[in-house]
Amino acid sequence: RDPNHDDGLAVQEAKPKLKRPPLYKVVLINDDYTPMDFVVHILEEFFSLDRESATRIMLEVHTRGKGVCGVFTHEIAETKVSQVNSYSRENNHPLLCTMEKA
Ligand code: TYC
Repeated sequence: RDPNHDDGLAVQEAKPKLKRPPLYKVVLINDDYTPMDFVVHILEEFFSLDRESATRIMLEVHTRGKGVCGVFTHEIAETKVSQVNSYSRENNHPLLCTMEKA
């Protein structure tokens, strides 16, 4: 073979990497004890939602059992989950926040 001709077999072409990172849903779980106002407050403060969107998501969690607060990269999602669960525990509420692959 001609060593100066790139036949695509001998040489591994470097292709530009433009991979999007995997995304994760941050999810709130319903419980019988956490006050609705506290959940709305969480959604406003940690997810930058306005009162209307926060109330809609809180009611979705309340009626359907769980609901998505937002979709983030793994590191951001982990941070949100950790912040929400810590803040809930500090305020003596059992509210549970988890993440799922989107
Ligand atoms: N079910 C709670 C109540 O009736 C409200 C609530 C909503 C709790 C969403 C948790 O993730 C939650 N006070």
